[in-house]
Amino acid sequence: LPVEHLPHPKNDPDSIEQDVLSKVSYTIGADPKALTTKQTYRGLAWTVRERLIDSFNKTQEYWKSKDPKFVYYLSAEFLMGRSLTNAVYNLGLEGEYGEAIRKLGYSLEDLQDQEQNASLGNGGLGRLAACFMDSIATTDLPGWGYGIRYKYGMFKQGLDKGFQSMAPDIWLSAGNPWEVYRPELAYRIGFYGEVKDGKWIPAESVNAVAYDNPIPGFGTNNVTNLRLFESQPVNEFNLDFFNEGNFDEATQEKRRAEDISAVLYPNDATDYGRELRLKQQVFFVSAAIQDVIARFKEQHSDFNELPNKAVFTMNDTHPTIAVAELMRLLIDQEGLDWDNAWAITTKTLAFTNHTVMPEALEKWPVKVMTKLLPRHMEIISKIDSIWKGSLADRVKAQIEAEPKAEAKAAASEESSLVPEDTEAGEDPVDAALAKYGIICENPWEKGVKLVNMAFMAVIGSKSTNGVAAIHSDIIKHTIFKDFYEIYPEKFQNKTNGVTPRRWLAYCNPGLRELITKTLGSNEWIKHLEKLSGLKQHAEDKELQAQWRAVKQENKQRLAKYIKANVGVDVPTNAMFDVQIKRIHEYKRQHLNMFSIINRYLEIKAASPEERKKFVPRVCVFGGKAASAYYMAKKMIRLVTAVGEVVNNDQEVGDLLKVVFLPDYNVSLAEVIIPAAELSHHISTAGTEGSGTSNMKFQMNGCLILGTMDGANVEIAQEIGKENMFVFGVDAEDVPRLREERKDFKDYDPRWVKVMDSLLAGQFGDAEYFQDLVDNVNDMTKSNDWFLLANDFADYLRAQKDVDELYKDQDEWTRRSILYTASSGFFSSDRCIDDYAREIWEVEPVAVPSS
Ligand code: 26Q
Repeated sequence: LPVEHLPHPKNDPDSIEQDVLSKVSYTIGADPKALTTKQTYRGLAWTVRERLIDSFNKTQEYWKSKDPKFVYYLSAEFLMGRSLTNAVYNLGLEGEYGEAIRKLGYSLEDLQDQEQNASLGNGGLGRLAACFMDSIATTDLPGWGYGIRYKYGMFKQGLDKGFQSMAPDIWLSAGNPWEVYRPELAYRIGFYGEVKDGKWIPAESVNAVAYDNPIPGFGTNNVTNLRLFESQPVNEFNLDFFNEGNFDEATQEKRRAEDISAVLYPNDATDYGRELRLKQQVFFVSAAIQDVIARFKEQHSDFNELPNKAVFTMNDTHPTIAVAELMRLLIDQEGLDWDNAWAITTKTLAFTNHTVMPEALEKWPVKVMTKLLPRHMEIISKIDSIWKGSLADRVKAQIEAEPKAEAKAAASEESSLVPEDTEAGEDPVDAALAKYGIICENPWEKGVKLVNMAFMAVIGSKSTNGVAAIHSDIIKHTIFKDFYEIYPEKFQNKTNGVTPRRWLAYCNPGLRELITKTLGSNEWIKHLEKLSGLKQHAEDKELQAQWRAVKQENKQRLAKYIKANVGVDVPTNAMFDVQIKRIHEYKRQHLNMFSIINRYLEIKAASPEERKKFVPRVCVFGGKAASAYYMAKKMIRLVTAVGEVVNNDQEVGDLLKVVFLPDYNVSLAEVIIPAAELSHHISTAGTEGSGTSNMKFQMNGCLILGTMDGANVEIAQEIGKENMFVFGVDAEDVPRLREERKDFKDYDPRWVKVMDSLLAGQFGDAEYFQDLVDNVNDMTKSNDWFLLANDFADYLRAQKDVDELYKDQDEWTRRSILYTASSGFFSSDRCIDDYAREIWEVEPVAVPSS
């Protein structure tokens, strides 16, 4: 083909305007004389798409010619949000597009709101994957993401009389200009059936068909790829059944196939034993590995080269079936022997753990696996028995090496493989195998065997990492204790990061311009450590005034959103106090609420004179509750119930407002975070892996009220602990405090008043809140597992510190500037660079300008 005649898009404003008109007419099929805003957005997006694809093609071609080692990010979730603004800015075309859009009578802001969010994730883990894609592209790493193109993403949340309501997220209804369909790229994925003479004959098969989502880097020509798979039937429908008039039977295969990539599981902790969930996992993992192997074979013939050309990162336990799938493909399809395949597998996979909560570590019933994936189960059994053999040898050697008398004492020490809780008479080898086997017995159901996916991932990969320093330390001594003793060199930390493009430069244009003006350049957007240059200006009164003006503008933008969406007028001279994240008991939104109730009671009890001393606050909550999570739903209702009372109390007036903003998602976060002055990161110490919104708030100069948990610990180090509002017990004290039961009468009197007010029905239906209260306040029914009562007094003390500081606006603003100035470490560029050098061993390959 005469490819030299291929027309490349031109980037001057006139050409862009022409392109938009052409797209709205011929791609969207709209009348350019009577365009709606939505049609204009769609036409515009298609012009951006062409420019992305142009650079995408050049990048992929260049990489192919260089044949570097690639990282493949395997994740069941990618929470991308909107793409328009990000793409225009990352391509460096904001000026040209701005002008073209103006000529059409719009602004980029008008049009960006027309885009549906791509909410293909639950929360932190999914958004982390999205930030990583941005940083992989920006730092020029050869790296792709692999996941599922869910037809329906995270559910839409509404409020119905103050209770959470849910509706499906039909995000593809207006088409998706950000993806490129590749019908020619389809991989066969098998399920069920049997293994005959070592060969698996699946009873059901589907096609995994690729959609490529180009990911532009910032300040580079590189555009990388997020490849998402859709599940399609091998046969569209059965004509014989159709002709018999049996339409249900005729289309059954199609429906079963399409179910696999239909819905994102909207649960960020558990959904065990669900066969469809396991199908989703093996579906995208198998497609991804087959795809990589196919490309590898185009250029190589020796599989021992694979670890030098590819590394897969498994984002939590969700893709860990990759261990068995890569083994299966190497042995069954490529003819390698077991030892060779194992050596390659354990050099090619890496594993990231995001939580220590036992309920979130996937364990699949052997029965389910054997039925769905018989060949994988054979492989897993063999890995397990080899592992158990080596574990038994080590335990035996350890026992022999230690004199009998000391054996028991040694058993409680960290250096022993013999479980601490070995029961009398129990064989120590059996005890170790029961505790650390990949295949183990379900402790809640005798005789039911489970596959511990996290253990398989640790054994089957070259590295295991946690997502913040404290978290990586905890996993070494708790959930993966004995693995750490056997393979200490496998364990690493990689403290999370977030992309400063989306989470500062693009969501907070006012602050972007002010920072660039103060630093004299915008290099900080790509080299976030340069923000430290702001430190020397933190005391500059003029900068402080401008800094406050930006915050004020952002607060007004949020106030407008609140009024429009929940109908509450909020005073913009009040402190904007925010807690936005998934609703979980361990994240303790109810602790925040109890302190708000306490504030309300104090305002009510105060004289008109005393009331003047209160610092006015607007308390904003947002977050979704998993549908089966009973307590989380009650926590949402607690926010709205208290809001109904407080917001309508004339005596309280503008001193306190409490709002719950429904349908918290990426684009709502982009409005809330720049407007926040105080944010809550108050998980019980030792429970939050890292947290990533804490970093986003910090970047935007929002002060943090937090516990010594997750990445808060490192944020405190960067900004100086005295500049953060820290409270609560330390992680190492948590197990002891959970054992100690306090008497009700020992509680802080303010706590007792708050509990009483709820049980007296001051905020409506007392009966409804009874078990929420019991869970933290009745030691006969629970032991306050997340230590709310325990941390309450110290929390109120920290809240008082917050109020006092807010009265000194200059000092508050100095700290705000300091927060932003100290946030460089939390760029996902830094995080990705650490992964690239210390785990993936992948090097940047930048596409030259042509
Ligand atoms: C498991 C089994 C079945 C169905 C669903 C799941 C499931 C789905 C999503 C389990 C967990 C998740 C998501 C977890 C998550 O978002 N973890 C968060 O990861 C962030 C990025 O590392 C951390 O900052 C947070 O601390 C951590 O909670």
